[in-house]
Amino acid sequence: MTLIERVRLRQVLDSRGNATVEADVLTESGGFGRAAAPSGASTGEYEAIELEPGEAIASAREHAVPRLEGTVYVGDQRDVDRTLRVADGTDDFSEIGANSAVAISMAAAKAASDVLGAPLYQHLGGAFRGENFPIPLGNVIGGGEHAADATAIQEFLAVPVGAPSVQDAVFANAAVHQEVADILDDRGISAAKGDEGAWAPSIDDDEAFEVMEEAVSTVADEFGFDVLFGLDVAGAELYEDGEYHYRDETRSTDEQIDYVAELVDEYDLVYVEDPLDENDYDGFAELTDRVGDRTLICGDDLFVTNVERLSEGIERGAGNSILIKPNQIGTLSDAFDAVELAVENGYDPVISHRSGETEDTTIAHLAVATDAPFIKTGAVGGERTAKLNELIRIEQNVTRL
Ligand code: 2PG
Ligand code: MG
Repeated sequence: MTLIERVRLRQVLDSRGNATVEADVLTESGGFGRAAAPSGASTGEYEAIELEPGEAIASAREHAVPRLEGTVYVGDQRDVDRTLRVADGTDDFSEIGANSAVAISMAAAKAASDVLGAPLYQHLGGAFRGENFPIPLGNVIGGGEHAADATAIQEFLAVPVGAPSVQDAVFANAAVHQEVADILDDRGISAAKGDEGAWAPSIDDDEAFEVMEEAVSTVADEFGFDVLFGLDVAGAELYEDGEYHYRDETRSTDEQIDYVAELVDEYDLVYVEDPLDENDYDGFAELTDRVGDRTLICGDDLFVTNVERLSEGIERGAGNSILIKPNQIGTLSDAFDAVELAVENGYDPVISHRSGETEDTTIAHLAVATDAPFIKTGAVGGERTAKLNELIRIEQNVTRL
């Protein structure tokens, strides 16, 4: 393998129009990789620290870049990521910023795949990776922190469980997105789009459930395979002073658990992310006990892609699925470790985008490399379709159709 020769960092725009960190990694043999950090709006309390991009870049240039250039072999991803951790010197990347760290980590992986002449999913997954493809969870109605004056629940996600291919699944989700627009139009409801391209109408959650139920069943009939749906409740954003605050009502923790359990059965939900607050392992455990045999209870803000928090969840029976966001923890190696621990313990990993994104496609490769059963990366919009279209290309590459 070849040494990292140069690391360049710059500020570029993300999909919200904010600045984010982009990294280029160049190798001695002429290899090249480029990646950009995404950014959350409903960020978890326990995530690695995202610094203001200018500050993150200055600090990474001072502490991390000199340790990488001319010293670290680009294909040795563990060494790249260990070097980033040592250079940072904290456990939450608060010195160089998780945004600088993740951009460099992903850019190095891409530079290695360039040197190897192998696609990124193959470099990351190795010769014996599985050959399954993730089912995309497509955000089609949303509110919460992603849009003002819309649903309280952050995301209503189409899940094309019966799709025979990634390509069919991606098109089905886009069709659900369109169908939702048609149903809203029929009801005389106007809607703009939220941060992830989902419709953000000014309706309450009950009405969103009705619209979703109709939209997925219409698209299922049209496409000839099952399309169900799920949620990201983003419970931590609703939780304040011991209660969950919806538009016109509040729920205690027990009521919240009953409410979500009833929704799972009423709407045949296949996926529920963050149904409860990010500190409520017990609540997660109780809900998992009640409905975990028929749906995924996924921890995003609860686990923050962190193996210590996931270990605690495993011990306590909290959830049966984990959201994997590389920027929540700062490096690809850490994200891989979280996937591995999850799978060993029967938790389904769901590889995920952030609400603030770029054209970067690393998560599409990460999902295929880790054989993850699901990927959450929106339904429409350039920074979302960048990942979805990359998945379609990877599928064609692997299946040789
Ligand atoms: C989430 C994400 C992505 P954000 O809560 O799962 O959908 O949102 O990036 O704002 O944390
Ligand atoms: Mg979430």
